[in-house]
Amino acid sequence: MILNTELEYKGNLFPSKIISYKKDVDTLYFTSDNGVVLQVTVERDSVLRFRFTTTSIFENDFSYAISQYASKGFNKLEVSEDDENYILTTSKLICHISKLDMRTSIFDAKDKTLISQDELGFHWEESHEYGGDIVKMSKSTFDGESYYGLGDKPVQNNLKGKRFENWVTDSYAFGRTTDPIYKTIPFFIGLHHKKAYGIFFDNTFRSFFDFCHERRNIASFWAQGGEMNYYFIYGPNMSDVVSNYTDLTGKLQNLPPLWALGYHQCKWSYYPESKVKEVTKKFRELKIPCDAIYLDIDYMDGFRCFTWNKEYFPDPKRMVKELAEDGFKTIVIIDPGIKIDKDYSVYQEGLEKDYFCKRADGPYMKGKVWPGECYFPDFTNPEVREWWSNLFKELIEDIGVKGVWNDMNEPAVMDVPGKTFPNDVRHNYDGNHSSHRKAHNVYGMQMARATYHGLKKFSYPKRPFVITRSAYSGTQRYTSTWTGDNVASWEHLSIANAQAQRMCMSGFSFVGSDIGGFAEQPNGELFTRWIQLGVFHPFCRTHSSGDHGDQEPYAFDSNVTNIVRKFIEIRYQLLPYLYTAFWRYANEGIPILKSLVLFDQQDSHTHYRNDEFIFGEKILVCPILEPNAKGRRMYFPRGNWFSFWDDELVKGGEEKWVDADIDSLPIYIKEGAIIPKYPVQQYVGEKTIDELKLDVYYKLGKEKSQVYEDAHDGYDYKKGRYSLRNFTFVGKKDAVIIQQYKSGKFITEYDTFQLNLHGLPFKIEKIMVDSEEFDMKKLIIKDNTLIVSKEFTDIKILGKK
Ligand code: MIG
Repeated sequence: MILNTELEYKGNLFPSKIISYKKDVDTLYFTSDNGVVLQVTVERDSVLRFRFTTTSIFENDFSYAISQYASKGFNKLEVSEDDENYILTTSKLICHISKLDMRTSIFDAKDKTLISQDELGFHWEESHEYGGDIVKMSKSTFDGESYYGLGDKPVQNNLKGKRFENWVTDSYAFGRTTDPIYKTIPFFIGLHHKKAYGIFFDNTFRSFFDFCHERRNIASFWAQGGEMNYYFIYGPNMSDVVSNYTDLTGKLQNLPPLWALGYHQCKWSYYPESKVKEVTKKFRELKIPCDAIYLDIDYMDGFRCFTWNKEYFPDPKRMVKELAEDGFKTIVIIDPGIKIDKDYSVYQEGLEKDYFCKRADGPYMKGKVWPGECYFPDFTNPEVREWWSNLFKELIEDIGVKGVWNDMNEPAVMDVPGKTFPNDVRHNYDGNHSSHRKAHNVYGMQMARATYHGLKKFSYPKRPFVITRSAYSGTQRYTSTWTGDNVASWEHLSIANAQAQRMCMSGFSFVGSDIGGFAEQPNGELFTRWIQLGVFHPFCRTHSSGDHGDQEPYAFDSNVTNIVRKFIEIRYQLLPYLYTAFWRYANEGIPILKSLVLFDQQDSHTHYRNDEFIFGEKILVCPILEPNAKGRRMYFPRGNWFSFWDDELVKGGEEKWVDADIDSLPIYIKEGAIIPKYPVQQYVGEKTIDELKLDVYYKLGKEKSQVYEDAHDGYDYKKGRYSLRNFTFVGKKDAVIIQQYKSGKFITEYDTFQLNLHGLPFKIEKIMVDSEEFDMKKLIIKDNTLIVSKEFTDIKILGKK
């Protein structure tokens, strides 16, 4: 490993004094006496991009991470200078660039607080082995600064005091301290003086981040090649940092079909067909909602991608159709390794068209994976991606498979040191030819991207669904993801919680863990606690290696089955709420799970919290992470919270004991919230939704809620056929006013809302719906329930004075 401070050959080199400066529209160029050029681009008022070259020439500006739809534009850009600095000012930031040595300092434009400051700043070592530079950046830290982000790192929320590496790696049964694992998301958030900023180091080489580990007051990052190329994203709200990062690296290109937010059942492996049917039948018999069933590698013929084992699955098309009639969507795994077999058409075609990766001196990159010796498509070649996407025609269009699961795409190779390709493998890198050193971290992303395009094409007019294991920043545009091969242990339950929160904070919200654990076997209690957490993850799938017995919700005892059913039912009831959170994520880049620090950074108690999180905008969840628990202590963020179970009101801003026996979980609703619910269905679309339930929680004051709906699949929503309900709740001592403002052209099937008023501090005397008096005989007094037209704009609920 190359340490930031390790001096190699010539040692660290630094820019010297700035001798020239040039401005070109939104970009400034500073050249130093020793030939370093710093390019600063104003992407937005709060987003600056810094790029350095030591050769006075920049490489072709190409990135897999940055979205073509990223917003650009700013209100203000002024450049001035004093004796020491060039000074760049936008409406949000002031950036000083030192004339002496190119070091930068960034201030909040409003109150002039110093937000970020270079320590050594940009420095580099020439790479004797590979050419080019090892590029480095170090920044000073501030009192009480905390660090967050970096994708799937399995550690606690706050990264301070730790060092990390980014090199996507197949990490079976990884642990708390395993690093790196499956994903590379070189984006972190810094928080000090209650102000947050982010840094996205868009460099795909093996990279490192050090947060006050090597030196107490220094945060640094460096990469083994490529450019020092990073984006500075200012908040000061952490949620704005995350949405701006997500905007930069891309939002979901389409909403997932609603069924993809249902419960998924997986195992390595369900086969033959009779076994698959046995599982799906059991779900329906026991009335455990489920939308998707997975086929792992054994469905294939000798692990050849795009083939079927005809002995296990004699007629896949019929099977997939029968499963579909029962509400199950079939999802199949596809790995990158293509079996070397001269009679196998995918292999033949790949060879003929020269689509497989090659070693530096010309031979094919040969590696062993499940099918035996394989060649690997170069997914960084656009022509290969196009070819790959077309290979899905039969699976999707003819057979009717609804989703594809991309595994082993780090790429994982068996029985070799490093568990992946050697460094010398060549890649097209979209015309910017490179070695594997540069392409490794994006290989899996490009495979998932090609898969996504195939599914999108052949699922049309329905929406595609893809899940990937490996990812680089930006992968969230195309697919969902899971956290890889975890273990059935209590510690891993807590890791799953940390990883899901961290991924959401890193722009990748469509995430979940293998519920119950992949390796080894959970007992009923652990499985129950895991489901209780898993139903609050954006992606919700049970998966296991199958080596250690069964892991379906009914594989334990009937008590487990009943509790698991109850929690999966809660997820299905909350589907319109979750879907709204997905819509906000897709539209504005707002993470679906919010760690408490992201929810309320002004409250310093949240800076080191790990377990509690906000699901969507209004629901506070705290998983139980220990055996034999009857409850736990948890921190309630500021504000008032209602218990989901019994409406008990809890005042926030403190830590408290909460009861949560095995059939329960601490779930709290933010006061003033309006939570939409569908009836329990065994699968999405089983029932026509003939009424939308709205759970309304009292607050003394004002609160806004939204409910987003559309056809739950297809693309009409992009043409305005959606229904967005904006609700405003205003609570007074003796009255409540609820207003609705609706937009969008979609007409929901239901005509009425069932309004349930929780926690009213007064007895209802009179109700006015759009200035007409509501017939009080129709009010169900016991739980303050009333049915109103979905078209209402204004409801006044008046109490006794
Ligand atoms: O070498 O396809 O993470 O979910 O079940 C193991 C078999 C390959 C690893 C994945 C796991 C999957 C398994 N795969």
